[in-house]
Formats: sequence, C-alpha cells, structure tokens
Amino acid sequence: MMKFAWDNYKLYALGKNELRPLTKNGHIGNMFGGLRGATVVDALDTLYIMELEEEFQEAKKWVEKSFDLNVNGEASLFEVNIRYVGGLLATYYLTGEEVFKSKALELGEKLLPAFNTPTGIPRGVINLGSGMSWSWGWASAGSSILAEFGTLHLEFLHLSELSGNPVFAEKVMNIRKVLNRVEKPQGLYPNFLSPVTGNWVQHHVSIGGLGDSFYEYLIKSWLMSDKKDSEAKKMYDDALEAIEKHLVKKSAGGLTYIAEWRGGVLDHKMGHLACFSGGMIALGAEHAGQERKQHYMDLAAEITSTCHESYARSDTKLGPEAFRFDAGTEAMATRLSERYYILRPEVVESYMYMWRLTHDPKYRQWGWEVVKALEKHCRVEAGFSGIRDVYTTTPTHDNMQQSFFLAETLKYLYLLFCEDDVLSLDDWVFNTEAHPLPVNHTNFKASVQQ
Ligand code: DMJ
Repeated sequence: MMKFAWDNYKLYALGKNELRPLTKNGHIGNMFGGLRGATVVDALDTLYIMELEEEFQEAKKWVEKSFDLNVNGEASLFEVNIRYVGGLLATYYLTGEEVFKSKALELGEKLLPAFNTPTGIPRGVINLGSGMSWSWGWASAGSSILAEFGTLHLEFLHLSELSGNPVFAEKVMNIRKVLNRVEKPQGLYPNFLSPVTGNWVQHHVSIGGLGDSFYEYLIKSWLMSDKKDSEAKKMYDDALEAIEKHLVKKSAGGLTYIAEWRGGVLDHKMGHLACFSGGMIALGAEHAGQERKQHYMDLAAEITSTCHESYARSDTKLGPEAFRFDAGTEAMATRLSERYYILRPEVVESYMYMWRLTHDPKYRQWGWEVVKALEKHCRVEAGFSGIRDVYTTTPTHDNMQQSFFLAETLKYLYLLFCEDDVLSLDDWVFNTEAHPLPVNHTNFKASVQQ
C-alpha cells in the first residue's frame, strides 16, 4: 500500500504537496506557505522504516535537490512544524544524514518570528519569507489555538538540542508558563487563547479538533525527557482528571465516549480526531500509579472500542469524521456533512498503542479490517483517496491522497504488525504526525530545566 501510494505520488505529483489520485495530478493548497513536497517529507521516515530503499532514495534526492525553503506565503505554524520539521528531524535521527538536520534547523529558524507577541504565545499563521504573523481569520477574536501552540514542544526541544541554540526550547517553555498562570475553568483547557493578553477567549473544550495534540504533547514531553519533565506529567495528569470528570460519558448502549464542552454545556459528539485519545491514555496509564493504572487502561480500551464501533457501524467499515450520541444515535454520524473519511490515522493509531501495551489480538484484527476497507473503498487507479460518505458501499471519492496517510495511517498499520522492537516505545516518541523522535536518555545539553 505504501509503495502504491508513493509510486503514484511520484509519477503524477512529485514536488506538489499532495496527489490527486483521480485526476492524476498534484495539489498545492495553502497550508504550507509556499513550501512544496509535503508528501515527500511526510513519507520519508515511513519509506525508511519499511525498508523501501529505492523509494527512500528518490524522496531524499528530492529533498537535496528541490526542497526550497526560500518561499513566501501564509503557512500554518502548526502544520509546518508537525509535518516538515517533525518529518525532517525523524529522518535525521533514523539515518544520521546531515541534509535532514540542516533543513530542519533552517526551517525552524523561519518559524521563530511567530512568537513575537506580547505573551510569547505564537500566532497561527506566518509568512515564511517576511516573518510577518497573524491569527487565523476563523479563530475567535484574534486568538491562538490550543492544539496549535501546544503542539510544538517535542520538535522545538530537538531543534535546540541539534543546533545548540536554546531559543527554541525557551519559546516552548514560555508557552507552558503562560498556560500554568492562567486560570482553568473546572481544571479544563479551552481551545482559544489570546496571544495578546494570555487569557482564554472562548470556553470551548475538546479532546478532538482544536485541543487534541496539546494533551498528547504533555504526556509525550514527559516520556521524551526520559520521565524527568515532571511539570509536563503533572499538567497531563491534572488535565486528564478534569476531562474524565466533566467530559467522559457512557451511552445508553454502554459505549464510553468523550464529549465536547461549551461553557459548561455538553455536546455529545466525538470527532474522528478525538480517537487518538485511546492510545494516549494507554500510553499514560503505563506510568500511572499502581491503583490508577488499570483504571486508565480500561478507559483507553473502552474509548478505542467506541472508535472501532464508529467504523464497524458503517457500510464501508471506515469511520465518519464525527459521530454522535444523542436522540437514539450511538457512534454514528447524524449530519450529512460529517459522513466523510479522509484517510485519517487516529483510530489505527490507538489500535497500535493498544496492541503494543496489551497484546490483545483483537487490535490486529481491527487493524486488518481497516486495511481491507481501505483497499476496497479508497484504492483507486492512481493512489488512495478519501471518500465522501462512509455509509454507502459505492462512495464517491474526494480525489485527495492526504500526506498524513503516508506519514501516519500506513506507518501505524505497519507497526501494528511488527515486532515491538521496531521503533520501541521505550526509545521513541511519535510526534502528532507519527514522526518518531528519540527519547532523551542522555540529557539534552540545551534544554531548559524548569
Ligand atoms: C494529522 O496532521 C495529525 O495527526 C494532526 O495531529 C491531526 N490531523 C491530522 C490527521 O488526521
């Protein structure tokens, strides 16, 4: 599947950001501020790990010869960080090849002006040429998004380590300081924060979109520090406790889910994005006190099973973008606009963690069901495509092979069927785009200690 996805991208879209597999051409989009080759950089480490040597060399050659960082245009700080910086760093650590390190550092430098705000909380959009930055037009009142500014920590610590320049680590430690200072409603972290005042702008809380990877990076920061960053662990433990208290619910049919919260009112909906949380909670449970460990493993298993239900209850055996628990509905989309599947990884990501941490064979079975469904409904003549409706066996395709399909979905599926020592969870943490970064067993020189 990886070879098919890559070969078609190479044939029809090399150097563009994504492949359009129906029309057999490339897509550039406007998320990466003029940067190109998102699929190349996202695919590098997957090709390497899968030992697709020739294909890896093709991707590396493109990075060496054609990857241009002198670009202008509006880039998402978050997307550039998780896909490009994360992909380059991971490939450097896996291969030791300097080109990946120097490109990661050069790109990292270009992201720094986004932090020039009164609080040091970065704005979401940056022009990589001029360094000008601003907030997303759609984000409430010029605010920055929790899942965006909260998903820089892992990569930025590695940028400081590799460059010897503490500035990257300082920037993300300051974000943490601002978050620790501001009062949390019921212990929860709302999704919108003002980079000017450092106060919340709106009280919408979600473990899915807009919030998700902030929580993921707390527990992973602690793991990546070889369990020394106790501040991150405490923030994670406290946040999860509040989430469990206020957001975790059980449906009439016995399915555990995590609702969204709008100023105290619950929206009984779970996004596909929120399905990463089964894996995260299992990862954290490993290191919880003895009395909490089983509790969190059970919670992780229940959430993963609910996400599996969202797949199992569809005609394609792929899950919708969002599913609901109200008016008699359980784990199914109720709105036409939420029925699509865009090759997202979060459900197989949780299967991979659950498999590694429990070795219950059902996770491999569930992963195999996804493989079969992808082959049946998403494989088209020239690549893999998202589908517009998971509740029909003859879905129409969206003509987009997302770069995260190669970075994450296929990587997590592969790891689900590998031995545990292939990218062992003891030695690697995956950034939120599934790019593996090494655990700091030797103490970073440049990291800022709290
Ligand atoms: C990926 O880019 C990352 O996993 C991110 O954290 C969330 N969205 C996509 C995949 O769904």
